[in-house]
Amino acid sequence: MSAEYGADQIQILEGLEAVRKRPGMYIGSTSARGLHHLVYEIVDNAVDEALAGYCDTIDVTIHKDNSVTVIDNGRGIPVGINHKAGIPAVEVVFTILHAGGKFGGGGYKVSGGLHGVGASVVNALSTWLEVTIFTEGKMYRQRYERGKAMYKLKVVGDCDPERTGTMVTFHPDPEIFEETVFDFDTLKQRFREIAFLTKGLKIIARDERTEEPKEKSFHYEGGIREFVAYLNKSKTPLYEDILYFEGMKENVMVEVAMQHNDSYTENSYGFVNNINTPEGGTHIVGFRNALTKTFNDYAKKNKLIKEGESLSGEDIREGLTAIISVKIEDPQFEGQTKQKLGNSEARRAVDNVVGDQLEIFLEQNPAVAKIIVEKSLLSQRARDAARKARELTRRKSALEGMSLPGKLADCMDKDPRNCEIYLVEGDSAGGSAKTARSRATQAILPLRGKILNVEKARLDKIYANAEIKAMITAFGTGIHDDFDITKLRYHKIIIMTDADVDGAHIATLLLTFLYRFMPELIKQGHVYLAKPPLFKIERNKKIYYAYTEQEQEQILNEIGRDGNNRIQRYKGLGEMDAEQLWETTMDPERRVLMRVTMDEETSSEVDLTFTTLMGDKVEPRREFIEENANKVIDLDI
Ligand code: TTJ
Repeated sequence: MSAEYGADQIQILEGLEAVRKRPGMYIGSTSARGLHHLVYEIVDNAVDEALAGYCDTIDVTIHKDNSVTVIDNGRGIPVGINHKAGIPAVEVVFTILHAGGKFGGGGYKVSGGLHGVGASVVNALSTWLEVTIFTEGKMYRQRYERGKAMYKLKVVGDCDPERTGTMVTFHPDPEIFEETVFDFDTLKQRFREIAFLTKGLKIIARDERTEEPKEKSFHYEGGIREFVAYLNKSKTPLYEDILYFEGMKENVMVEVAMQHNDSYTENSYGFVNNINTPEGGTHIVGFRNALTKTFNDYAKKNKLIKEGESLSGEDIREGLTAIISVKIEDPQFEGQTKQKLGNSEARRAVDNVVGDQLEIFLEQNPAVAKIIVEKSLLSQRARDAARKARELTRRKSALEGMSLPGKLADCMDKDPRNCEIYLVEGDSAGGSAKTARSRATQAILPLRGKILNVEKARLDKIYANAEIKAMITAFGTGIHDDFDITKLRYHKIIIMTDADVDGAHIATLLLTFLYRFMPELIKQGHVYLAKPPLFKIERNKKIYYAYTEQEQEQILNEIGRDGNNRIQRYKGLGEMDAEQLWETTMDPERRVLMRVTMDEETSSEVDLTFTTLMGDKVEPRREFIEENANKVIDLDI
């Protein structure tokens, strides 16, 4: 270490050592998720510059060696000496823990928020990182290795005096990360979201790892209005307008866009400083309050509802797609996972902005107002019918003592941790599965024919559906407000369908039901897809099973390709006898299971996956399957 490095600097290095010792504390995990957070952290710094009004383009490139370059056209991180630290400001940003958020002061920052940990954390977790600043006709550069500066900030050349901005390239450290390969789709999804939330900002994403480099650009002048249009693209809107409200109250910047479609589920997403808040919080409470109050006032005033009647919030939000985005200087996150916004001024701000502007919109657009109120009334009627049906079943089960569905072949073990339930398509496959199963721990629930598409049915119809009732009672958890995961009777819920298009469709219908009504089961990893074999190869009385085409090739290469092979392509589970079904798909020692996962960070995309696959519009669906062929097959929602 050179003499110029004083006591402060030594402390700084220890700070970054701490990041390398416990990376999980700073970026959540060292899995693929943590890896991708590195990119978001750097990009968020550039987004802050865009929010401040000085940057309109961010360019992100993944290189062949999995290093990533982020370039913005902002003012450039200051290169002058920071007097408190005695080193250039840019060096402070990259070598002092938590320096990022405070830097520059004032304004709204998306970095340093919920995931925001500062650029120094990215630096500490990279084998190397290089920053270049373009300012006043010069290029300044500094390089770091595992967080340590290799030389003092220096001028490395001239640039166009008009050009300003910051360029950062970093290479994630394989000593830290279990996974060091970036997924272009994951990054693109997040960039699309950022671009929707930051109107006017253009984000260009490039992947140089393929022979033909890929490039995708995201740029939405309409901001979150276009986000709502995107989320509704495979649905049928109830009216043309996308309602948009914007304002600033108590230092909270509020932006809301919304539109109803003809579906029966709500599809709203809250964001605080560009970060998704799946747990909700004060901003969502404020939005809901304003919606409920304004619609009820309007409906009463215009005699659209009877004296003494009122619309519930849930009924008004049936089929609603909305984005609620707030920017706030000092967000406070609460709750177990620290994901729920707690600032009370955010509630008041959203409530006021939406309340005032929605009232005006309804007065000026009575036709749209009427459509929404009528939809709410229909929802109310269906909800009443559903509640009556539910109360009836509740009363019945109280009398009879929670009887399990008749078609269920339950297992003997009573410890849910050991138990599995197979949801099997069709009575005949269900029969084989009942014979094949290990009765101690495996339960079988055969489901008949096509499963109800919950995206296209109202609550009353859903609760009346025999298949759905059977699943709810078998799982034991209840649904919606009654949902209680501690009552789950099987820790593995395994969907077993034919390995063909119909089977995939049925699996998707079942997943849609679970996602809409019991999302915790998916979030906590209880849901699986069984993978039946595609081929049976028989050779000299020996049997081999192949689960993919490639596997079949591999087996044939190993055992030899001559007239002694008998190859059967399985078209459905029904073609297997019980013993084969056990060997290939149910025996815990030999079967292949795929756990269904979902990334909460991009839950708006999960929703789009379902509505695209399940909705009525054919075009967007085809497009989706083509773009995401692998994902559809993996069903990794
Ligand atoms: C700070 O206040 C004075 C003017 O410059 C402000 C600033 O730091 N701007 C800024 C930072 N623009 N871009 C960045 C940035 C860009 C990347 C890609 C990475 C990082 C860590 C910062």
